[in-house]
Amino acid sequence: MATERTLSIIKPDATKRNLTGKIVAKFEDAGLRVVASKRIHLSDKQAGAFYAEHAARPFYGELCAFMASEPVVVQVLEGEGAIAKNREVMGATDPAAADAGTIRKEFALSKGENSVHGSDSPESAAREIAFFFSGLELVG
Ligand code: RTP
Ligand code: MG
Repeated sequence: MATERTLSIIKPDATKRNLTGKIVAKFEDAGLRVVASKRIHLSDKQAGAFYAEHAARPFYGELCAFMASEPVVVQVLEGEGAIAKNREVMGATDPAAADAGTIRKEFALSKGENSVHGSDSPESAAREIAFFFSGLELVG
């Protein structure tokens, strides 16, 4: 399997509860490497642009307000099959449906406040990495 990069976000419910280190440890334990990282506070408009694909969904307004409510930690994770591996470590969107040992099972509060985001395809990963990081910030 090829080495890939994916975009991860540690969401406001998790940064607020000081869970950043515990979440990063889960990724590292799974063989993913943090190759770029920053803590930022998104505006409602920036959150809306990031999640533009969900603009027509009923939860869009709530999602954007949540993502702009507190700082987030955005990271690029690298590794073998990183896109799928990251989503495996995250677990299902709804923590009630997530497998034991996953980040969302252990830490998520609800389907909306679910602690982490991960790119869902190579196309999304490329778009999402470019949304947050310039080439200069990506240290391999
Ligand atoms: P993400 O994009 O954040 O990695 O999560 P995902 O692929 O597992 O889920 P997706 O369907 O892309 O939804 C994006 C985020 O919107 C919130 N959501 N709320 N209240 C609801 O029914 C609902 N459904 C989705 C979650 O924060 C979800 O991660
Ligand atoms: Mg998604």
